[in-house]
Amino acid sequence: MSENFRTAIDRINFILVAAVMCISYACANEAITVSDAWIKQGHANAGTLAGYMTISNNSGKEVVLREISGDHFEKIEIHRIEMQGDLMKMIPLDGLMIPAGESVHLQPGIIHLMMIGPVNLPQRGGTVDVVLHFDNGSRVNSSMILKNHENSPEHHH
Ligand SMILES: [Cu+2]
Repeated sequence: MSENFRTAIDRINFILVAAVMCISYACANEAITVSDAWIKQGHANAGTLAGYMTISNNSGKEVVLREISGDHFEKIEIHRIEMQGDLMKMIPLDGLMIPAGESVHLQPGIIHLMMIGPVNLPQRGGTVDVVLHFDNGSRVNSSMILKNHENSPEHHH
């Protein structure tokens, strides 16, 4: 067996091992991703703040967001805004379904995170960590940035 041929086989083995690792670990971990996570800053004594994010389900199965937790809030709920006549009501949801291969955008308007009882929040531009818990057992960490508007200068991607 020539030396070159042996090197080529080593390389193929390496690629195969990398591919298997990707299937069992790295790729599976990125089945659900969170982007554009931010909290709309309220006045200093605001008892609740609204949070927004995009949740992408890159897997082939639907997932349901069941719970969000974070050290900086007493409680985080998922709310949907519904008009009842002229009244705007906020309906707490038990879960938020993310269809297979799709993204759900939580943005000012319909669905938002109601972040209740803020504790020791950082200044504008700072971030707070939250954990999203899904019905399939996966947990996804997200860093949410505090800012005034979706398009303010400190908007990060
Ligand atoms: Cu709300």
